[in-house]
Amino acid sequence: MKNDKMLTSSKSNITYDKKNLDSKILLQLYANMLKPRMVEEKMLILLRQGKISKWFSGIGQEAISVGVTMALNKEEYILPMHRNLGVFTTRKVPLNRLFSQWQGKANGFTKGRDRSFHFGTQEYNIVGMISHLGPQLGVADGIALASVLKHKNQVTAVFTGEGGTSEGDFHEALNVASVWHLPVIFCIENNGYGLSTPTDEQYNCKDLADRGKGYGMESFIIDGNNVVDVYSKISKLAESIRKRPRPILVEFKTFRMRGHEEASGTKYVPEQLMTEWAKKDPVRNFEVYLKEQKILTEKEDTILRDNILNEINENLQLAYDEEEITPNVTNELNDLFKPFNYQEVNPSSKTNELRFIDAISEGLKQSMQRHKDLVIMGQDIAEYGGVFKITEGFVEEFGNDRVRNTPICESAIVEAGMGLSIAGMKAVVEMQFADFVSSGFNPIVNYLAKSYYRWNQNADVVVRMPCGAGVAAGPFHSQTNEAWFTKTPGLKVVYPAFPYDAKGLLATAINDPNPVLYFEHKALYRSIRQDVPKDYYTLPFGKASLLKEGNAVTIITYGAGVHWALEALDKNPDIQADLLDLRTLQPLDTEAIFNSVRKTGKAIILQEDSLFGGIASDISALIMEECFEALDAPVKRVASLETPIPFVKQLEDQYLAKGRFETVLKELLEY
Ligand SMILES: Cc1ncc(C[n+]2csc(CCOP(=O)(O)OP(=O)(O)O)c2C)c(N)n1
Ligand SMILES: [Mg+2]
Repeated sequence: MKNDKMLTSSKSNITYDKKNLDSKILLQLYANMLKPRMVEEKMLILLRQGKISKWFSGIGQEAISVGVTMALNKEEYILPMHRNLGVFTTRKVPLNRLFSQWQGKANGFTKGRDRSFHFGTQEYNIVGMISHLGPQLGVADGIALASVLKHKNQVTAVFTGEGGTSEGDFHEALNVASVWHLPVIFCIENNGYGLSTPTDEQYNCKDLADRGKGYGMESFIIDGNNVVDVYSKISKLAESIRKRPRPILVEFKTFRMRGHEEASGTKYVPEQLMTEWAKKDPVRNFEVYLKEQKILTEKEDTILRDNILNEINENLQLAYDEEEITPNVTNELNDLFKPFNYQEVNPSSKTNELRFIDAISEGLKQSMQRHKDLVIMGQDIAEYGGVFKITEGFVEEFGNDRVRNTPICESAIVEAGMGLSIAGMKAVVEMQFADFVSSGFNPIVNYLAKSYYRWNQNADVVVRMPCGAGVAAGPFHSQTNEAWFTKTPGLKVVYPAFPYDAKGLLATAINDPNPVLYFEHKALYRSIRQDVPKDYYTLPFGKASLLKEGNAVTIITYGAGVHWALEALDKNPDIQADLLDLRTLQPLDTEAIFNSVRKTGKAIILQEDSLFGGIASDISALIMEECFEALDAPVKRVASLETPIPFVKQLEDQYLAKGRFETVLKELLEY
């Protein structure tokens, strides 16, 4: 390599202070840096031959991956980025599996479903990045939280580039870690560029380590090219954090010696910078130092290199010999969700009349009693009991460890939920209002939804969504945004309309190891009452309930729509309708829909959200495709206006589908 050759003198350009580190450790540090360097050199050749798709080089940054990984115990989680091959090789992930991963083969970690370093492995306690960079910082918080709650005295290390520190996730994750005293080492690899953007266009403080102060966090600057410094300083910090949990911010100064990825080149990087940093090559300098100190002989070095080269070639051959993946639709669909063996727990005969809100609260409380590893997180949910008082009294029963007030940072909290799940716990995240989920949207649709499909890691997270209009609360406290999620494969969406369903479906949502969006309509909270079994019980997903039976028309709806439809039918007792309450939208009970429509020949779908792109459209399409011959009229959709939800009552009434439903229903009956 050009940069490898730059250091020709027999004197190291980096000053190492090995203190009391013995030769064995020093040699291990060296061998562990040499391996990713040599793997990369091979990858660059393969890239040129078109044998791998993309390569993000960590050449010149190996000391950071290796030093940090060696400083941690192997049970401690590391969350690396795209330039941290050294984390994987130091944890001894078999090279053939890495090669298979990069070639998109089945023996990789994602069965050809994601590329490069976008994977994790529980076997090696590594949690890889998603492309969006920042989200894993909050995931590290969740893993660290689990280690605190389980008294494990473990550290979690998470990486970001300096570019990634500009993302909101970075700020949210550091803040949460600091407020919650989580044992996370936040490692910034400041390599001078984020793609083509130099640091002075990325941030406007002297050192990124300075940011630590603002979060009330100790921070350090470490020479990222000096492996002895990285290893000994991180070892010391990790030891201290294990004893006294707290986050630490470390800025590693280093340099990206190659392009952002190989295809993008380095034309925008001044040549002089390249030359200067080449002199500080972490591998070559350490080699020279070890030889200078007589810790490593030329012969030993040659043997080491030969061994690594053989290992690379043998493992590469294994990966080449592996067959290409044969696409199979069933395999793909089967890997969307972690298998969930639904356990029916029957309701007891003793009941209480409960409001919708009380049923949710009781269901949540009983799940907290059953699942000792369940943690609830949300704004103002602890002593204050949440803005709707659903968690009132929970702190007294379950304590602040499990009922956690959060700062206002939806992304980091969803990410922390993911982290808890990675560490084997369960999480319920309360959105204060469903509208605010947009601030936590990215981790839900990109992390939680895709994780099991990508690398078999489920997201055992329920997001509670107090939603809906009819309470004159305006555009940002009234939305019912289920359509954002029903269209994202990998998420389950639950939307009860009655206290009985709300309680039983929440229990199932929490039992299910997959991510569930649980919508609870605010207008129903205090207006709908029902006899609800006192004890814990579950209800299955994917089963609509047939609330009324009739031969003239099928009404399909959910949430507040169910009550609007009931009202219309009460007013018009002569209308003979099947009324289907969907209860869950993902999975969707298509059987119940088709059976009813085949009987009645007419279908009307009522949806509170505005029309375009909502689930009513998909249900309509499904009916057309599956029941066309049974239809006596076009399928009708009734939804709210194609505008945001207005505040003032008369405007809100005009906006809502409720006011139009009865008319359209009658028109359909007369068709
Ligand atoms: C949310 C998001 N925006 C943009 C990108 C495109 N992108 C990928 S890596 C990268 C640069 C990252 O820079 P830095 O964090 O400094 O890491 P480095 O590549 O230097 O290691 C960019 C812009 C992305 N992956 N995700
Ligand atoms: Mg960078």
